[in-house]
Amino acid sequence: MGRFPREFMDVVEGIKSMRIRGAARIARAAVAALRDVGNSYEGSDVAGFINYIKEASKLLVATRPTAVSLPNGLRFVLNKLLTDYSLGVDSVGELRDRLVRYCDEFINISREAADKIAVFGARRIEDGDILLTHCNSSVAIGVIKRAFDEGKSIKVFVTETRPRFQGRLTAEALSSHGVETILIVDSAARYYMNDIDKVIVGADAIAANGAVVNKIGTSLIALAAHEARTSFMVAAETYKFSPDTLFGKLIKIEERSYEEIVSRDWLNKYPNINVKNPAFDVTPPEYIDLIITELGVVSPSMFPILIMERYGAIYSELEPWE
Ligand code: RUB
Repeated sequence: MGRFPREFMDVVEGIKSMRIRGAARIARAAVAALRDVGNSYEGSDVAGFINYIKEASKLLVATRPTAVSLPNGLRFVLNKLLTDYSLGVDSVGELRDRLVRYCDEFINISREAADKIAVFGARRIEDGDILLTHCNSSVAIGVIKRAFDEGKSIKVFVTETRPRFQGRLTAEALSSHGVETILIVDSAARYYMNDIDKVIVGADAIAANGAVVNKIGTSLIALAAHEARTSFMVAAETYKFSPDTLFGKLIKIEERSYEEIVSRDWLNKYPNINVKNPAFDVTPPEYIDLIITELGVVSPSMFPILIMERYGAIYSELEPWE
């Protein structure tokens, strides 16, 4: 048996293999796993407990590199826990209780943020609108469902989102909610763009210049929307902000296995073919009309200002799990 319980390693594997996916779900699952692993810690050595939590956090952070919600969720919890520790909270029992409290706090903040975004975002959708969404963003879906629940008659084009077909999940979610849903291949987005009133997508990360990192293909759709003068909206919680980008660091784009695109047997027949599979891309702020957050709706250039006003100087060179 390894250092961490099987249930914890299941979550680590689940995020890596994308059984648990989507930035908001990844963050909540990681924070819940940290809470549960801390809760099951049996020793009485405080330094040992802190070290255990840091090690568990490192494993979680290493699962997927792009969704910044994951490290941000863990930072939220660990910064509070380590402050308590440095201020003299020195029993494992007390630190464990606080860990549980901070983790639950983050999970609640995350859920409430999505609910507020649904309310703010639905106000931007008008009766009769034809929308387009890409991939499977729980937050963007929340906005669409809310607009529908408010009685607006809407229709949604959903791209299938190759190579993992997350768009099918979106089509299932929207159609079973009663929303008129049209599933299209990703490359049909420009073909239909003149019929679309608004594009709405989620985000895995937002940079200091207001650029949005989301599922591969998002930036191509944004380009087509820009050309057709179709409004392009992003629905994202403020914890999708990447603090590293304030200091010029780039958001890492995850490169996944070629086997998500072609089989090993097929590729073996053509040794000169190289397959690339980036999972995300960057949409520049010029192609984004607005970002819907739980604190309100802002232009991409206002997004970092909103973050600084609300959270202050949030950057630290040293990660709490280091
Ligand atoms: C999912 C994806 C989603 C964002 C936002 O990618 O790109 O649009 O994560 O989702 P993957 P949410 O399937 O590779 O995880 O709004 O649920 O946070």
